[in-house]
Amino acid sequence: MSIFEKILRKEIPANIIYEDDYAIAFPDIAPQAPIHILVVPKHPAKNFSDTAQWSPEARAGYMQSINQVIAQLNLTDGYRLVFNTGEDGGQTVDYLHLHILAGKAMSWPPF
Ligand code: DGP
Repeated sequence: MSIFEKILRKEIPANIIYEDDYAIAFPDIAPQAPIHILVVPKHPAKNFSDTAQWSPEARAGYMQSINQVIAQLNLTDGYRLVFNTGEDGGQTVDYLHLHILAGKAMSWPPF
């Protein structure tokens, strides 16, 4: 089982800043920006591609959770959303998670 499933089950601790029926959100343990939050869905998926199999309700619910976390963070100067997916995408934890990065001006491209 992945570390994020263990956090979802409250088997290992995280500073959960948001939770609803569809997702939890907590700070990344290795922040890459002043604000770096992960949004982890309760509906299981290994990565973003798996969400193609989700019901419309599961998808809408996760999207709404993301919107709520962003609203709670009050990111008036903008932010970046990242789904690292698979090996080339740099995914290291094998359970779907969205990175919300904010608090500084970011560069592009990201490599
Ligand atoms: P990714 O490379 O997209 O799979 O990002 C995984 C992120 O998860 C990485 O930025 C570090 C973070 N992370 C790994 N283990 C833990 C943990 O136990 N707690 C928290 N809060 N974050 C973790």
